[in-house]
Amino acid sequence: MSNFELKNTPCWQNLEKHYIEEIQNVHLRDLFKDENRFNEFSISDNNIGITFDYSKNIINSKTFKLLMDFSKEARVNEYTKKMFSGQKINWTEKRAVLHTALRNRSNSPIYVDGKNVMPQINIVLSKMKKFSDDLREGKWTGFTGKRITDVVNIGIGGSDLGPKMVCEALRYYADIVNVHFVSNIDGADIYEVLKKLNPQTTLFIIASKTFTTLETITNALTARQWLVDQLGDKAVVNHFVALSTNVKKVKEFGIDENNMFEFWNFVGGRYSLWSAIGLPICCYVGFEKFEELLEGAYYSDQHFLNTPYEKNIPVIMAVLGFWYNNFFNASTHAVLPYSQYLHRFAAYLQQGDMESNGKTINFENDRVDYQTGPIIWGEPGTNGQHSFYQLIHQGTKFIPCDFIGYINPVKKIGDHHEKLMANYFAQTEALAFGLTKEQVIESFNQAGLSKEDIKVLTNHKIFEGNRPTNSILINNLNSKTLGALIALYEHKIFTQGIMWRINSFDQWGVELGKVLANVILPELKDGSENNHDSSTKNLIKIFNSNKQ
Ligand code: G6Q
Repeated sequence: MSNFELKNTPCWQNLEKHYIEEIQNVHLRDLFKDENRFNEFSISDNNIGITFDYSKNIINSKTFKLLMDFSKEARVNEYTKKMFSGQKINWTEKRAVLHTALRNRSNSPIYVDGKNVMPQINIVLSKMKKFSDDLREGKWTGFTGKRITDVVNIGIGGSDLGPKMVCEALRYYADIVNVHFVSNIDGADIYEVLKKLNPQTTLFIIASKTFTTLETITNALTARQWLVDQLGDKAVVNHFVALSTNVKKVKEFGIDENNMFEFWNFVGGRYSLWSAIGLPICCYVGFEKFEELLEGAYYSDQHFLNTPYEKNIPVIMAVLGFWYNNFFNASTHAVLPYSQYLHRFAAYLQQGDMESNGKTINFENDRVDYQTGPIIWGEPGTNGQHSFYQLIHQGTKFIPCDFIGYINPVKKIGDHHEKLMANYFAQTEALAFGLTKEQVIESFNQAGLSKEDIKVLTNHKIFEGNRPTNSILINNLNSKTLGALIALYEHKIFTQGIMWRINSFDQWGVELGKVLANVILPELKDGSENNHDSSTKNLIKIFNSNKQ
């Protein structure tokens, strides 16, 4: 199938026709005249305690059916089975995609190149348990025999965003060990972390799949120097561990192989928090909580694998995103968690989604002629309400949003939670239904405004509404529901990738950046000149002649 044909398939054509003839002028106010709408377009899973309400989307029963038809025609199911069974669906890197094996709690065998990967996964999990238990119990000590109080994870991208987001989300459960994350090659990042720490009680986790990433290796060398300056060379073995696929490079760096936690090429960086990359999570909240995280993700994996599409949460999230992206021309999607603990969730998903589906080349290795992955962004509510929500409510852009909220706070403090959630419910209601001209004038009249003021203000106060939202309402924020939530999004991303016929699992755009900076670095160090355009050349000149 070529690009041309995808847009010309009956399924795509049916959706396009349906959009133009039956949907583009429909308002959610009309759709909600159907009393049964919530029942038809919501799913409650009481086992894990998640309700997914997608009734505030601009769809009707026919839209839903046509979207389901599209996903079936795209053979999402077939590709899902390929992914879970270890087939090399990442064809540009010739790799299997098996983050699901990392949380395969059934332990049923999964084969890559004829070898069951489960035994090695279980060995590393046991090693992570032993290490994090020892560290937290004070059995693993620093070089001078002192207990480790602070863990510094040095990594970037997939080796940073996932564990950092999870540690923030589970912060309430943290007890004896602090974690810090250093990612940026800007020396300010490591400087600000190290200045507060005591080398005798600090452990560094160097997290890098390749162990060649410039940012991570530079920060790791700085950390090592800092430690050696104060405690000497011999202390390195007590204070450095590595998470990587590259034994050779880890050894070259000077980290003992015994202190290395392995993962494998079938784990993509942005899908790696379930692997050894999760070690800082184990240190921070304990291995049991990490296991619960895996269990939650496994629960969503089973849901994704075994639930008919019509009740399949990630598939529905995916088709709705596709609907807006490809028929309403929505170019962004906002993720708005009503939980301060999830304040890094949108940042994490930015990588998860945009690095996966920010692609233009399709299954046939041709350029697509339709839109693929959206721009993902967001901040926790209610902070966002006091900044960018204005644009979502009344701007000219069309922005579908996910609202994520919790029924119970992890810590009840006065009436904070009811106030937070009142905002959560109010926002999706306002976005869907808005305020009509009649409602605005009525409220002005009640407030006794003059005719002149009413004339000036009316249009400004109208909210058109018809802004679509998903509401994800979860009973409690804990490791299990967090794991489930993350995996739902992972599978949404996967489903969309299949529907757009792109490879969600490579990242050539990131690889290019890794190469380019290395070309310019010598020019900044010794003034040597490479060939550049006049802009880059002159900027480098100004930098070199002004640096002190
Ligand atoms: C993720 C990407 C990328 C990667 C970082 C760090 O899917 O591949 O974000 O995680 O570039 O790479 P290393 O872990 O190899 O240092």
